[in-house]
Amino acid sequence: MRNFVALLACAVSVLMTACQAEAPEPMSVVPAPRQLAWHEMEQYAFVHFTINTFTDKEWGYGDESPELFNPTDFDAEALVKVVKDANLKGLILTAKHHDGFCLWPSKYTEHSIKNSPYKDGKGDIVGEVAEACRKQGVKFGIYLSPWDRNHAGYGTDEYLTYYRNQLRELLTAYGPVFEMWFDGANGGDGYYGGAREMRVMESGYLYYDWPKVVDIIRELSPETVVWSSSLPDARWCSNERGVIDEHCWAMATPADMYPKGKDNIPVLKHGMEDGNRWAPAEADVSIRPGWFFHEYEQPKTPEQLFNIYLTSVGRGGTLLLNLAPDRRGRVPEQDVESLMAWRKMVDETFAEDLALEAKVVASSNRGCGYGAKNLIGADEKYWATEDGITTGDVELSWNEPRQLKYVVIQEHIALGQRVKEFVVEAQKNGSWSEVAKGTTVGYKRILPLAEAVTTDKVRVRFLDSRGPLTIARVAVY
Ligand code: FUL
Repeated sequence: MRNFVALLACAVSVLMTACQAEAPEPMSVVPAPRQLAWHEMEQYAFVHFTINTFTDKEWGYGDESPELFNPTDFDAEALVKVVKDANLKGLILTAKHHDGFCLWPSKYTEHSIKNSPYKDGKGDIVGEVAEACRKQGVKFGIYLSPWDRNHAGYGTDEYLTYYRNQLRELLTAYGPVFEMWFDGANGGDGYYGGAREMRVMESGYLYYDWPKVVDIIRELSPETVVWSSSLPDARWCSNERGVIDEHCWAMATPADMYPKGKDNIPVLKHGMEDGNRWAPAEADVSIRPGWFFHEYEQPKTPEQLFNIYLTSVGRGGTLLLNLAPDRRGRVPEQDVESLMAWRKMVDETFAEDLALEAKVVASSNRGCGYGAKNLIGADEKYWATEDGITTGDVELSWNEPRQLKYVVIQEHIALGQRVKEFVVEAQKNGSWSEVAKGTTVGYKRILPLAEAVTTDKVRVRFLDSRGPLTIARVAVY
């Protein structure tokens, strides 16, 4: 008898292993592991803090004395705690903004914190923040402005050597760095070591020779996502309002993203269905009107921040939400209040996934291991259709009607972004009516319904896709 049971168990396990349909082929463009990890972060903080905080400007000219930088109550641990409490998964700090002042004691310039009264010239804001991030489990990122209005050699090879040295210095001393952020503002008038003149680059892309900059990053820190409006790993979403377009592919072709005035805006905005690399959209937006602290400005309300969350994280990209410490070096109390109320709003809205208690069926699947139940809950599994099947319906039903306000769809993007068109329908009195629709989905699509719907049946109909469907999750709230 015991032998028989063992034999049976063995047969069942053989059958179960055998019953695993073949996975769909990946699309030709898929995210690198560093990009997948970046998508999963969903939201992280920007921190704009430098000389400008003390001069009340957004862009310093480059002739500001380092002595102006003197926060009276800076505490890196407290700053990172705000970020962590808001569930922002990382923090990107302005190590150097356009005025060229360095928040770390760079050995390549005197225009830095080592000549500031802060900690009698022994301070290192970059180091202190990096360390606090490490301690509190928040990822650390760096903004290093390519444009430098202080440096005498700006516009020549001398500056490029300086810039690359600084990049090496930062990546070596303060890693790991999850993202390097290179803003697009490029050239104009400035101090430039006393020249006080106009220096305009014909093409920022050609001057900085970005492929070389990326090589340095790949060499020293292969896990770092490189952000730029002209370069993938990740791209600008085309505005600073926190709004990713509803129609948005994570793919794009770099040649079409080089700065060309307004020409590249459609590519930044929509990506490209046939783009040749993974370059997803990031939405950078400030909690205040400006990027730096100004006494006279007010933070956005929790409701405004919530809408930004829907149009950024909810549209397949990431949210880079800027905080602006004041002259104490503290995030203003009212900003913290707004931020925490926003956090609570997001947590409460998406606390209870009603799909977890639904019965789920799909029109078809590609076989064992790819069934509809993979759509429910957050895990690695996904629902997939057979090769050649680029449409499909997923239906959720409950014994008792539920009130729905949001439908969330996620693609299994490790195999590429595919969905081209979908519609969400709810059943009322036996007939289906449309409650939301869209084109692209990507990593995560949050669909706020125009008004709350009470129903016992909802379905997502995928009407078109670039390949067999690979859907990681459908959730409803
Ligand atoms: C822009 C800069 O010019 C702004 O000052 C700010 O840093 C923003 C995030 O990027 O390119």
